[in-house]
Amino acid sequence: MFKLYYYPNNASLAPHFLLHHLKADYELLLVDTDTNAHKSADYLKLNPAGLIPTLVVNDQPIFESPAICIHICELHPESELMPTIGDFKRPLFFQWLAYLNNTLQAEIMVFNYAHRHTNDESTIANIKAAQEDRIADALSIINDQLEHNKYLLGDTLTACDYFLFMLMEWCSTIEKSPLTFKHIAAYLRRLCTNPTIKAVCDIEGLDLSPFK
Ligand SMILES: N[C@@H](CCC(=O)N[C@@H](CS)C(=O)NCC(=O)O)C(=O)O
Repeated sequence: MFKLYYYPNNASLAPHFLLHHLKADYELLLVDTDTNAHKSADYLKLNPAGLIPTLVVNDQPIFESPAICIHICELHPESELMPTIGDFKRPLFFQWLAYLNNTLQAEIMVFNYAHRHTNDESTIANIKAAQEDRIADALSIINDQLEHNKYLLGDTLTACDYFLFMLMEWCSTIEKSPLTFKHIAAYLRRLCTNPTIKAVCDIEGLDLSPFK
């Protein structure tokens, strides 16, 4: 039994996709950020960073969304969500997951929480403008990768695609949005027909219509 501490459209979305895809036995526990539940003493015992998500498996809490995704995949080696040891695509899986998390997600976070990256309110607009360009640089690399690939790693859908879909949701309203990149836009249209993406977005109340 997995317990996923989540909030709609937070970094819990990618693990949620995986648990649903795998038809895993899981429970969703809403962390109410409106009441600062992610900073409560009980939650900090599970996740000292006070961030969402946290996954609890067999009483062991784990935080950091990509680590959670890898762990879920490793507990389901029969699934094709992560290439197995020895598969030449396995290092590419780690490469893309790290790129998504360390580069694209990090840039989006600075855009979304720009006020945390300055002590001068008048510079927030500049930070956001600079971040738009940095996000667009990363999207351009992903767009090139998707030109000849149905999914990030080729013909097979992996956890990297669920992670990428989550990030595309997060930056869907910026000026140089993912939809302004031809191959990403086509990829997102395809993923909108994925039954797990449809079901989980429905559960989390996320509107897929902009991607269709
Ligand atoms: N690196 C972490 C980032 C987690 C994160 O920043 N989560 C956000 C929601 S997407 C959060 O909890 N924000 C609340 C806050 O910063 O107070 C991960 O990938 O799990």
